[in-house]
Amino acid sequence: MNQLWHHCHAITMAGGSYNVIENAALVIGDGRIVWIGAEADLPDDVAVESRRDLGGRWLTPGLIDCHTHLVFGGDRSGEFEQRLEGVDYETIARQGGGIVSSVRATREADFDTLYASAEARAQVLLSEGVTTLEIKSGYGLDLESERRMLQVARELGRRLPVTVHTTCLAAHALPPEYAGRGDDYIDLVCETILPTLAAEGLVDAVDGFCEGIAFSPEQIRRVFAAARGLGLPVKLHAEQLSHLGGCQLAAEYGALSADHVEYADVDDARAMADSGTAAVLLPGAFLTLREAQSPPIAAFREHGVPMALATDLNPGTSPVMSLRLMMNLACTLFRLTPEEALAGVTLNAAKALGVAATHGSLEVGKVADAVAWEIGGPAELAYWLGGQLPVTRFKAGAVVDR
Ligand code: DI6
Ligand code: FE
Repeated sequence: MNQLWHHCHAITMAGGSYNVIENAALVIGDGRIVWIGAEADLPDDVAVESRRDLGGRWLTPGLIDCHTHLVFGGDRSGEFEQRLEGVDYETIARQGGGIVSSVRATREADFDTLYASAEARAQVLLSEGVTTLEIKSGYGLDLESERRMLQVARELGRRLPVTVHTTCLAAHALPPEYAGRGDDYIDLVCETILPTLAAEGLVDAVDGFCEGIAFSPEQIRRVFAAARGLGLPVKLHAEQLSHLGGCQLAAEYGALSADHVEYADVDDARAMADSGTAAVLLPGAFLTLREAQSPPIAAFREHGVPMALATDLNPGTSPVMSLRLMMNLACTLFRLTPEEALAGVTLNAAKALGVAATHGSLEVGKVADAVAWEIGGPAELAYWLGGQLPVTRFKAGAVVDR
């Protein structure tokens, strides 16, 4: 049942570098890569049942958007206007806007309404090469609404040609009915929401928002302990607006990733390197909030912290529907190289989801999730400031569009 893909240039991303194989061929069997190399070196004895001519295109691993909040009700364009008039994000949040206004709209939306709007957003991401997607809850903040969000996320993975990883972000914000009772809400998260939704098979990982406008490190520690008790990996929105120690806490719990990390420092980078925690950079939120402090890229490089990149697609701080645009912004705003940007949406994004053993690069044994691009070379993927490049996407060896 092997198929041969040939007449392409493979940007393998093995080890996180381009590792280009010009005039490449791949043998795909059972949805996995069985052989990859220069077409001229293809062994004679490989049995191949079908051949696909990729027409000289460049082949990359399928793109992975490892941090999204793409299931939500309503929109927040009104707050966008407020911010343009000079009101800042924290002030809006303290006035009952921000995350809590999306919570109201999400609680009011039924499954089908949530599904329809989320599917439309997911389709846009897929159309530019995404084959794996992480989706967080966190706009429900009660058992039923958090469940509905995660059910929508799971359904997206069933109906669309994309692998969906779900993350329970019940510790995203304090719901209005718990005003002044943050610890009680954390009790609800740890004792009811997480164990129930985990038992229902809806949770692949647990996340939290460690920030002055959200939860303290002590409260997040309790959430992490509960996750550990359930055998679930953790990740954290950390040091986005201030330095509270979230990265150190994430590292202590062996988190898959610490995300945003604008205010992280060298010690945080060292701790994350030691624990194998990826840094997920979110330039869309950085740009939208007009932040001034960039993440410590040099420290991440120096200590070998894998840097992933994601859209953070959410209605408040990152209304972003293009992962390739994030590659461009990461280069322009954070001074990543185009090669680092591509690693950020392939191998390092796979690390941030704990799936690097099977995804994120074109290597023997890995799942044949790939994208064929009509480009002149790898840097073009980060070069265009938005816009659509024609793509052919493959999921586990099968063409899913074009
Ligand atoms: N940080 C973010 O950027 C998003 N969540 C978070 O913890 C913002 C979510 C929102 O404003 O709706
Ligand atoms: Fe986020």
